[in-house]
Amino acid sequence: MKLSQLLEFDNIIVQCHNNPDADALASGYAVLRYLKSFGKNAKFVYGGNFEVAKSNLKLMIGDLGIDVYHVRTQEELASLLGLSEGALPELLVTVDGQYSEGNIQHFEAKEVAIIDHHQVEGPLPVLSEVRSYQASCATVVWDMLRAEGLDVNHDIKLATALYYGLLTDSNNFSELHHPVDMDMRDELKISSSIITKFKNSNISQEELRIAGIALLGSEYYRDNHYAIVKTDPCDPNVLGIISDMLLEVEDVECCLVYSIHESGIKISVRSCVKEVKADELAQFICEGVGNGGGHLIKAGGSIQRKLLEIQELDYNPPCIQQFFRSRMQDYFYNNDIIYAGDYNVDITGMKRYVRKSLKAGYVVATDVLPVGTKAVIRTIQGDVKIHVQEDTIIVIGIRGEVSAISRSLFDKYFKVDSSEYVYPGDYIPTIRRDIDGRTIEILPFAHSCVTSGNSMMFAKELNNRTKVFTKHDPEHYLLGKPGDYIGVLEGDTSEILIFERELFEKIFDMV
Ligand SMILES: [Mn+2]
Repeated sequence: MKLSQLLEFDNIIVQCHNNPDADALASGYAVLRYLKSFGKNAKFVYGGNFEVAKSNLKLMIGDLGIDVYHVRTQEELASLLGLSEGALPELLVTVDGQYSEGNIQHFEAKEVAIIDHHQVEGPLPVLSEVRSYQASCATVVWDMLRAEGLDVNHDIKLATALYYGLLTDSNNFSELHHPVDMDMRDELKISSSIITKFKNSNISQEELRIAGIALLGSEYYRDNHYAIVKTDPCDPNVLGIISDMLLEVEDVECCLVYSIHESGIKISVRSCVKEVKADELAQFICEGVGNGGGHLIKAGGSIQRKLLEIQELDYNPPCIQQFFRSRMQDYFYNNDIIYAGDYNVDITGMKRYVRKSLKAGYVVATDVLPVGTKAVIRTIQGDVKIHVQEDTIIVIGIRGEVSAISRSLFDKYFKVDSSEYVYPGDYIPTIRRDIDGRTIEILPFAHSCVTSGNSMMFAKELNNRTKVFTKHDPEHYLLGKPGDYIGVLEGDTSEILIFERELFEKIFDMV
């Protein structure tokens, strides 16, 4: 959906979920401002029993001038728009939640539209934009505004609101993984003094008490040095604060903190050991029942009640506790860890494979940036740091992944191709200079190449989850799941590699 499709209507209600959080307020505010700038009769509302009470949110509403109304009845809604008795709004747009969901009070309207970043909860209307992969609804709205050619940076209050929405929905940005979320974080021009003020009224006295009680009930698992903590329902930020604190405790290497809500469970995950990446653990915990992600040390996720119930799990605290205990146990007990530095691979049982010749892309780094420049290439698979040298070549792989290698390695594994380069993915990589944050499109500089093939390897399918620390990167592991492949280069069996099954089948042929 495009935002401009909403302009067909007049008398519009923008509604966020009951008990709004900062992301809901920011998203609704941005949509409201958009509609008003086109002269629409629009109002921003939320329902439910409670008026916003948290101090950071009251500050946000006041300091950023967010005109949001707490509405309890259909009559109130109609009179807010100045409609005659019994008349319905032409359009109701829900933000940060979906119409007919439990936590959005039901109001009638002639048409409904949805802008959200949660999991899809049932049939969607024609007018809907739900991007479950985005960390905040603010990001979805920001990107939609951008698609209309609008720049929110003309309005520092709006930019600050969107930034704070993302900040609070991603635990201070620690759970970001999608490049568009990072783009918004980096591109918004905000008031940092206002953000500092909000951040320091983040926890209510009640939440402080919830955190204290939760910590008293901490379960510690000695064998694998992790802790599990359940908290009463609270703002997801409080989960992050508790898990940050737990990680500082001696002998706690990883932790999982969660709170159970009406429609799902929020989790926060931390790890301070290289054998566990927090984002990967969060993904593992949420697999099949929700979504998890983040960074090496900090990550988070959400689990949907519906998906748990499909797996015949009763939605009550003891069952949920058991669910988390067994997921954590599975994670820690069922995996192999290989440190390539001191490991001898047994190639019996492995088959011989040859690399296919495949299309890829490359950019001569000095075509884009001067020698000595440090920069980050933002890709769908994360940010890649580069330091431009005389001979740096940026290679764009078959799935849009990017790496920087030397000219001599490039010549060894690739052949220049004369056809025009076509990028294979949706999110186009950009280069961002460290020095001034300037962004440069990469594609205008890209040329075609093909992998030269004829490199041989021995490989076999994995039966167990396997983490490999390669000899080039002893700090970060590559993860292989059952069904993926582990292999070694013919001629140098200390080069251990892991390939996702799908990728492996694309790039190798059995000999
Ligand atoms: Mn949200």
